Amino acid sequence: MELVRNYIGGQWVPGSGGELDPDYDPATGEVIAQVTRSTPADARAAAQAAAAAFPAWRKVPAPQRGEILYRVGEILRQRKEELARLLTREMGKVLVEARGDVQEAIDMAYYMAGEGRRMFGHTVPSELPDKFAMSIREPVGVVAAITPWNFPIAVPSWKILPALVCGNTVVWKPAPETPMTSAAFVQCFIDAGLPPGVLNLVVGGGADVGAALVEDPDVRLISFTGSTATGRKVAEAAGRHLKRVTLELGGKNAITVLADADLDLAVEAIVWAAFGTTGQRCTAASRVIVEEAIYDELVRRLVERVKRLRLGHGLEEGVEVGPLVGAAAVEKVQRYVEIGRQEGAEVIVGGEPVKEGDLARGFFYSPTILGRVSPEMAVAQEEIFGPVLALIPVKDLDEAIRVNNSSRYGLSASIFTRDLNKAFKAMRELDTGIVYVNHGTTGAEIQLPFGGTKDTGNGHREAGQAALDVFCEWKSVYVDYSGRLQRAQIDTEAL
Ligand code: UN1
Repeated sequence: MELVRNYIGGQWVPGSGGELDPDYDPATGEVIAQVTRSTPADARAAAQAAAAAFPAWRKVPAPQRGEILYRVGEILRQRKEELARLLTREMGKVLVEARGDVQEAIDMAYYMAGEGRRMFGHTVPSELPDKFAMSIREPVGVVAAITPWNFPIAVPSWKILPALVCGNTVVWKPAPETPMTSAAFVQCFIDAGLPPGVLNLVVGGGADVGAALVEDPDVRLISFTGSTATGRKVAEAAGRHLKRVTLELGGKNAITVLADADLDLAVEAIVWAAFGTTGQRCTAASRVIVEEAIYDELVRRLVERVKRLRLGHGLEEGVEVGPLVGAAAVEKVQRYVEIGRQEGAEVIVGGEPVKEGDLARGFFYSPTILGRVSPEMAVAQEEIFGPVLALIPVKDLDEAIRVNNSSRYGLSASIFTRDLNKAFKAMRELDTGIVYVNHGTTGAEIQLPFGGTKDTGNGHREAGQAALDVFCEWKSVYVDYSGRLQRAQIDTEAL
C-alpha cells in the first residue's frame, strides 16, 4: 500500500509525528493508502527550505519560470486520466468532474506560463523633467498555500502556479483527506524541473500544522481556501504578524428563476449546480429563489429529474453523484435536514443517508430538496456543503435580489430569465463576486477573477490577472537622470 510522505527541500521525507494515518475511499470506506503524520516542526522545516530556495528562484527570469509551468501543464495533460482516477478514489467526485478538476490546473498552468512573458508593470510620466517613473512587480517571498479536499488539484493550482511564476517559493498544506492526489500533483512539478525547495509539501497534519505555517517567521503570505470559521482564525493570526492573507471561504449561492425563464434549461442547470460534486463546491447552488407563478411547475420538474440521479462510485460509468467526503459530512447534512424540518420546510425529495445495498458502505446521502423555505431559516442562511437545495418562493425580481443578498456570504449568484433588462439589473444588483446569466452558479473559468464579497473572503481575488496582484509586491521606482537634485513636491508648478 502506498505511503504518502512530505516533500521538503527536494526530498520525500517522513513527517516527525512518528505515526501513520489511513487514507479512505469515501465511496467504499476502504483504506487505500497510509499517510505520514506531520507536526508543526515539519511546517517549520518546509518554510525554512522555501526561504532558502527563494533568493535563487526569484532571480530565475520570469519567462524561464513560466516555461517550467508550461511543462507542468504538459505533464498534467499526459497524466490527466491517472490523476483524475486517483482524485475520485480519494474524495469521491465522479470521474468526469475529476477530469475537470485536473483540467482547471492545466488551464491555469498555461495561463501563468504566459504571464512569465508578460507580467506587466506600468511606466507613468513623472512630475519632473529628466526623471523616469515606473512600477514593477516583485515576489512577496515564502507563500503558504492551505487548501481544501473538494478541488484537490484545481484550487491548489490557483495558488501554487501564480505564486511560482511571480518568483515566490511555496509551502503547501493540503487537506488531510487528499494526500495521494497532492503528492501526485507535486510530482508533476518535480518532473517539470522545478528546483528543490521551491515547492514543498506537508501532508497529514492537523490544524496545528496549518497554524504553525501561519505563524512561521519565514512565511510572508498565506493563501487559504476553506471554511469561514477557520479563515477568520487565519486572518486574525496573520493580522497580528502583519502578513498578507487571501481568503476564499463559504458560500450560500442562489439561482433565481424568473417566470419567463427557459425552465428545461433552468432545471438542468440547478441539478448540476446543486448536486454536482455532491454539493461540495464553494460555488454550489444551495438556494433556488423562484417566482411564485412558476413554483409548482419548477418543483414538479426538479423532483422528476432529481429522482433519476444515479448515485454510485465515481469511477463507474454513468454515475452522476458520488459520496460525501466522510462520516462527519453525512452527520452535518442530516443535522441540517432535521433543522429544516423543525423550521417548517417540507422535505420534497431525499432527506436521508443511503442505507441500502453497496452504497451503505460509503458516505452517500440522497439528493435532497427542501420546499417552501423562508429566507431567514438556518437552511437558507448557513452553508451545508452537501446535496441539499432550499427552494424559496418570491413575488418578483426585486424581492429575489433582496433574498439573494440577505446571505452573509457573497460568492456566486445566477439568474434565469429571457428578459434582457431584468438580466442586466440582476447582474449589477446581485452582490456576489461572480454572477451568471442563464447558467448555474458553478464553473468559474481561470481567466477571470474568482472570489466573493462579505463573509466569503477578505476582498482578494484568485485566478486571472487579479492573482498577480496577490502574489506580487508593487515596487515604485524613480530614476532621476537630470544630474542635479530635483526636489519633488515643492514648487513644481513654477517649473
Ligand atoms: C471551489 O469549490 O472551491 O467555479 C472551487 C467552480 C469551479 C471551482 C470551485 N471552477 O465551480
